[in-house]
Amino acid sequence: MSDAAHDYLIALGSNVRHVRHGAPERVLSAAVDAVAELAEVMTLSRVVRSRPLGPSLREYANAALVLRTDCEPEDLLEALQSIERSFGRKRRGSAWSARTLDLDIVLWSGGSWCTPHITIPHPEFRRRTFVLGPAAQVAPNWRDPISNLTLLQLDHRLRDQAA
Ligand code: A4P
Ligand code: MG
Repeated sequence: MSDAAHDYLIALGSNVRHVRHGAPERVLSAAVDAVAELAEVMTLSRVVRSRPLGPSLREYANAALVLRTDCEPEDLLEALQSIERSFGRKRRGSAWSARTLDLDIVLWSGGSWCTPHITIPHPEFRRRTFVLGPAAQVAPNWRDPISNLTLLQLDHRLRDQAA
């Protein structure tokens, strides 16, 4: 591992079939293969099915992974967006619309990072069971730099609130 290596927690989501890969679960599995071509995938969660948050009616498949790379956040985001495009994702239409593949950067080992194009930690992740569940599987002890809670603690807290 080089001195400049960074770890990133990535959330994956899909709620549209892909013409070649098939159902959302298969889209996520193909997306992991694509990510593995640009970075070292350290850990990968199971896929969870979740009801859509927002206007889309289709159920989602969600997962999380930790990757290691020398890329800085902007470069990684560009690479992830290029993978999204290669899966047919178009950035037209409303926010939160149905999508073949969504790859969001949730956390990175560099702490907080905020530019016009990217905010890390992802602003919404603490409120989303479909992000925190898989995230707590792959990196239970990773601490959110804002709340100072681990992913496991955040996941438990959210589940307690929902109960
Ligand atoms: N951006 C800023 N910060 C980040 C970051 N940390 N990671 C910018 C990735 N991107 C980041 O994203 C819009 C812009 O956010 C990007 O151009 C980037 O510069 P987008 O993916 O093009 O658009 P979006 O879909 O409107 O936003 P986003 O944030 O991906 O949507 P959400 O909030 O993730 O919501 N329900 C279930 N059950 N499961 C889901 O996975 N996902 C969504 C999408 C809605 N409902 C869902 C799910
Ligand atoms: Mg996104």
